[in-house]
Amino acid sequence: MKTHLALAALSLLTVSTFAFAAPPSPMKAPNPIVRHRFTADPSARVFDGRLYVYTSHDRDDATGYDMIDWWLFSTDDMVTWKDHGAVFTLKDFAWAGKKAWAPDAIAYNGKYYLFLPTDQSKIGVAVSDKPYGPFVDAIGAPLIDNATMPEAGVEPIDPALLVDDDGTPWLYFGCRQPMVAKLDPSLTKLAGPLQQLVILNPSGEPVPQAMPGKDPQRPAGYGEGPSIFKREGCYYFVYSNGWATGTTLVYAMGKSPTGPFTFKGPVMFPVNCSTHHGMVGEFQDKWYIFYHTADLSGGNGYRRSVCVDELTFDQDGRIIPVKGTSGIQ
Ligand code: FUB
Repeated sequence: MKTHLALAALSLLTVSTFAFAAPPSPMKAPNPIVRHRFTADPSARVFDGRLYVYTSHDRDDATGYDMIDWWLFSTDDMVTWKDHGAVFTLKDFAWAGKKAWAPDAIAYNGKYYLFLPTDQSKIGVAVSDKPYGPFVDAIGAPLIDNATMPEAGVEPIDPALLVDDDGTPWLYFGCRQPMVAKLDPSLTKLAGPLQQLVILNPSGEPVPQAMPGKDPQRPAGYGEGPSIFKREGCYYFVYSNGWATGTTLVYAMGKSPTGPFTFKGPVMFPVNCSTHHGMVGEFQDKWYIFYHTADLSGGNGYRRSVCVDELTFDQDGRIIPVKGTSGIQ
């Protein structure tokens, strides 16, 4: 892959900045926003006015989701991005073995926390005084481990955080079963029971699980990759509805962080990738959808790249579905 190889030399630098000479829009870099390595599962957070995007990291020769570390990129103008390098690796958790999957980050009480899934069954917490690290294991053991906590559901992956307006921290996660729990202010233990999040169809029936390996015949079906944000008093719960070419990022809305949520429809239309993991965030008075595609690798779903596009809402607060853009010729 020419683009990738040509820029591979840049990856030797732990910290670098990169910008695109002629972006199609002066407002942001073309997609994907990182081209010198593969990145996936973006968590986009604004800390002290700067946008930080934490990602998982698909290896150049990946033939599966065998990732080993998490990376960080940041910007203050959506055009020039700084590569902060790998901010945490599986080895930094003494108890983790494999599968460094989708991260989320949060600032709380003056510290920065990463919530990191490993082993397709555990979630750990890392903490730092700065958004870019150094991060250390905050607990010394997983916060969530379905070997010892069967109530954590079938596959506790893909953590997502919300700090509500009253300061309460909430943790969401889960593949096929969306889960929620209140966190203790230390962010290193739970402050309430693990509950399955209720997402209802407009008819009032709970949405089903998504169907693995099939094009979504269940548009509202819960697959994985949850994220949550609050806008004008409403909670928006965003998730992926499956694992196939037609997989769509969808959302449900609710009036409380614990739901119930009601399915509304697509956030964005399918992309060139069987996993469709995204997160909505606001930066400098604009809303964006952060997601990944396999455009840079020519369609290899194990070698993904983080992208971002603007997102808007209608007058009723409904998301106007986004068609992703690609800067790859
Ligand atoms: O990146 C590994 C897994 O693929 C994530 O945990 C899922 O959300 C999907 O993007």
